[in-house]
Amino acid sequence: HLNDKEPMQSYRQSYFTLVAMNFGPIGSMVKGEMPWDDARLKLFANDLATLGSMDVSRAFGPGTDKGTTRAKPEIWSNQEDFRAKLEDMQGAVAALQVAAESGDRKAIAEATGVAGKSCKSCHDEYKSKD
Ligand code: ASC
Repeated sequence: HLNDKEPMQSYRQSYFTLVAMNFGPIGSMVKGEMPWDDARLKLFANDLATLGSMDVSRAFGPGTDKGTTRAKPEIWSNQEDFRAKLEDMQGAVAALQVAAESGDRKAIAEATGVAGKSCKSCHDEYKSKD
């Protein structure tokens, strides 16, 4: 039903698409699935950090849980924990940008692992599989 549509759903999906489109290639380079390219990696890491500086929590605020969504109801019943997990992600992508700037591949791989765990821990708890 049209009236059930949640405008912020489109906002947050667009946001996480950008996060994935910038994080994905970094992960692929770290795993050796894509040729390593320092310059591109830095661009992805910079854009990811820019996304991390945005307050995406407002797209999950009170009253934004209408409609059919893979965002679980627990987001709205555990706002404090959910926001803490978003802050984890923001810290992790900031650290990844610092690592990318250093060019140290070991540090980049470690920071990528930490960031990936942050994505996953939130998905495990708050994103429905279907
Ligand atoms: C990605 C992506 C995720 C995370 C996650 C990391 O590239 O789209 O959701 O990494 O798979 O564990």
